[in-house]
Amino acid sequence: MNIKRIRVFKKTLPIPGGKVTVGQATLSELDSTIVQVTSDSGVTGWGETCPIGPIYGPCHALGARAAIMEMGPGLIGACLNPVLLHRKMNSLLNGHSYAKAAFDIAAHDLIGKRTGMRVTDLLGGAATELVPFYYFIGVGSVDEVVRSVKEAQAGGYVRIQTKIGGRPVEQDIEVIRKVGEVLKRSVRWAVDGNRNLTMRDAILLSQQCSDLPFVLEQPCNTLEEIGALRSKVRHPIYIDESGVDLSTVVQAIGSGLCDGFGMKITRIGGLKPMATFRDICEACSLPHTSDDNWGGDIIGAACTHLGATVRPNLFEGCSWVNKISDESHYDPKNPIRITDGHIALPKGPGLGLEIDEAVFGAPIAEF
Ligand code: 0XW
Ligand code: MG
Repeated sequence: MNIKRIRVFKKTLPIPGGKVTVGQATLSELDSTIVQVTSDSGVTGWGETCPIGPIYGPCHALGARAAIMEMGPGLIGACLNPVLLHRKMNSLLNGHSYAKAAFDIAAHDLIGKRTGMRVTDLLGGAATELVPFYYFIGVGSVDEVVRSVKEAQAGGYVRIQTKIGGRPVEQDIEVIRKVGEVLKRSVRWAVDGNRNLTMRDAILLSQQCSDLPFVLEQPCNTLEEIGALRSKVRHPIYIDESGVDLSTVVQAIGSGLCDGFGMKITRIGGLKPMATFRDICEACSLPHTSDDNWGGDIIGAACTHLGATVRPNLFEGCSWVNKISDESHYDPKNPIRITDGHIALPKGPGLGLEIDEAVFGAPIAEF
């Protein structure tokens, strides 16, 4: 099965609640890029990539589209089998995994539709039909964050993530201590610095909250800082943004740099490398998420299908938005929805979505 046609679409996604602060970025809307890939046998698959603004990571929406345009013509005629597709993409463009991920997701969707298999089964098989979603809460005041934590607990979420950083550490400590007062024991908790703390502040925060049961996610910018922090903090450390590829993940695990990962499907290059990452983590008994930066139903379905395959006692849940907005639904009949903090794994073949392409408007490019 080879690629016959590629169409590229763009979709603006609003942020429920109007804005969210992650790291140094306060965002009010997101710019998502969608690819539709059609095979020579006439089957269609969909992929998506949606960076969370231009400074969260070394990726941005225009960069995704530039990389997709660069690879597009050379991918016509390419084999859709994921290993071969990745080799072909790597022969056309160095790096830019987050753009390659859109084609990788579309290939999995297409192969699933062609074979009648769900993506979760292509990836190894679902351990559950109800996939936990974790609730992330942007940087905010004590009142705002505590209100959101209560909302998450009332909504049945089994894990929350509170963002910190970009302000005096005393404010973050105050917020975290208040969250500790209202958090139920049954709810797991990550405190995510999104690369924004100095080592000094990460140490102070961990020491002053040593009685609180959270994992500290990507407190500082580099792996070197995180390695140096290890013996000075009181909390398990998860790597998120620094886990840029499989080689870095293997090195981080081998050097004992972390206790788990927040991992994003598009950052690591798509579902194929994400499944390899999952297997490496399982071999080393390391917990991890199945996340993405942001996105609509396509990214949501990809996170859910992969998330369902993770060994349940190592799974930290899925997250790709703070809340799912109506605008992020591309399948009007069976959109990705959160009920009681979980997502029902879609039933149909491929990603299980029947996408109404009218929601994207006219394609911005076609090869
Ligand atoms: C919670 N997330 C997975 C969604 C946002 O993109 C940020 C991210 C993270 O953990 O950094
Ligand atoms: Mg994170």
